[in-house]
Amino acid sequence: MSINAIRKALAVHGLILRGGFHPVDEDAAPPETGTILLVGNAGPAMWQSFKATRPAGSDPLDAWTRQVLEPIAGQFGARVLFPFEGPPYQPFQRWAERAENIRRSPLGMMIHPEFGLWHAWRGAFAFRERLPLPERENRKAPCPDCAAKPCLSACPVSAFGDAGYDTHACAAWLRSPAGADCLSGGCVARHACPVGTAFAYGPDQAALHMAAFLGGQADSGLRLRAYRWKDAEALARLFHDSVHRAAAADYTPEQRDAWSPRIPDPEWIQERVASCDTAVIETEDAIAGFSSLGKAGLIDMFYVHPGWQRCGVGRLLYRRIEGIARRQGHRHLTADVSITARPFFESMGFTVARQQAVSRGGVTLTNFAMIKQFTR
Ligand code: B12
Ligand SMILES: CC(C)(COP(=O)(O)OP(=O)(O)OC[C@H]1O[C@@H](n2cnc3c(N)ncnc32)[C@H](O)[C@@H]1OP(=O)(O)O)[C@@H](O)C(=O)NCCC(=O)NCCS
Ligand code: SF4
Ligand code: SF4
Repeated sequence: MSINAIRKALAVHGLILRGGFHPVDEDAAPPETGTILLVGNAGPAMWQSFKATRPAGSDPLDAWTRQVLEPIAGQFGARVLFPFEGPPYQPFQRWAERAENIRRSPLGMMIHPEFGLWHAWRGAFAFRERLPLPERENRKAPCPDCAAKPCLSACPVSAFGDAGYDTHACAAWLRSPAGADCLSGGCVARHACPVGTAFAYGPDQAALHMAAFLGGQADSGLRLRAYRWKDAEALARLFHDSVHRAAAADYTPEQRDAWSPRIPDPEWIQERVASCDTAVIETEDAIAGFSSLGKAGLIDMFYVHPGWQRCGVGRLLYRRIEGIARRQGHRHLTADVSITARPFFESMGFTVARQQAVSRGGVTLTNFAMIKQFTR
């Protein structure tokens, strides 16, 4: 078995050898594996080869990968493992760190010093024997020296948060009309990274991956879009209902009347939200929630319909706000938050700066000045 012979067999299909390692117990390799060699793609070669021999069916890239790698593995006496086979999945990202000088980016994807975020693994050859390993390149990881980290502020719904990758927010955005750029051109956060831009997937390759991702995600039915004047009447009703029904456990009827005495005029809503960045969440037949972000990173209005509480509407509105704030260069977000909304904002990473007593028409209501500092 020669490493060069394997490289040549892969190159016929536009694939490249992505290093190798001798597994230890923590690598969770199949029993009796002495050597793992990883196979992947970077640059246009694999895509061209795939297009020329594309199989029919629902997962054409996975089917093509099997079709190509199984005979090569057989030829060299290896067993082939695939990243898409599971669950449970083989820990390809861990194996990648063992095989090459490659590190996890703040997005969770592995970043390569030359290919940036534009590469992936197609398979792993598992050999019984302990074979000599391909030479390791020793190049510096790019992320520690990247002060601006544009990848973190580029996502329109700030899907790469402290708690990991919010696939629900990403999928809801991709299904919204405004998400067309990501859906057809590929993840804009990935595109924002300055490393390896020459290796970025073309639109047809990006679209295939995005469609495959979306196909695997449940549809919440929620769609995000910008506010328009004709929404004002529906928002006025939603605001009033939310105060009187969703906040009923935390405020007395008198306090709620002081907060919203009657359904406000649409003009009042328009005046309050028009100068802000205001988003609405639509369902098939109604508006489920809305939010408005003022100029200095202050969240002004944030209301979810009583019939849509705890369905992820607030989370999606908030992700959009954080995405905008990060792109505008804010280092924090603030909000004056009701007792009802406090646990929600806490779960989004806010902390209470102080408790406040607000007077409305002679009635006192408690709320909290809350803040979220961006630490990444
Ligand atoms: C399940 C899975 C997913 C799931 C779950 C992700 C999550 N929970 O956060 C979903 C379907 C959402 C997903 C999405 C994507 N994935 Co994915 N995914 C996998 C898969 C098959 C298994 C991961 C796993 O469970 N490993 C086993 C555990 C033990 O190892 P682990 O290191 O702890 O795994 C964690 C991470 O891998 C993480 N993860 C998986 N995918 C992604 C993607 C992103 C952006 C982030 C932040 C994290 C993440 O989730 C795992 C569980 O917590 C791996 C392949 C593999 N076998 O590893 C590909 C893999 C990690 N995915 C990959 C990619 C590229 C994506 C996409 C960017 C695809 C695309 N569209 O181009 C998308 C992201 C969508 C987008 N908006 O662009 C690549 C990453 C390449 C790289 N450079 O690092 C891999 C290695 C596949 C490959 N063939 O190379 N993925
Ligand atoms: C606050 C409000 C906007 C939250 O919206 P929502 O769509 O219900 O929130 P989400 O479903 O997105 O919740 C996201 C996470 O926040 C947390 N959360 C939300 N409401 C919570 C509650 N009442 N108690 C504890 N945690 C809560 C949870 O962690 C939740 O995730 P999970 O459901 O997976 O556990 C909504 O309750 C509301 O409209 N309240 C009345 C009006 C109001 O007070 N507006 C704010 C004015 S300042
Ligand atoms: S933008 Fe910077 S921090 Fe983000 S992945 Fe690229 S190099 Fe790393
Ligand atoms: S595809 Fe778009 S919405 Fe999804 S994570 Fe990437 S930038 Fe965010």
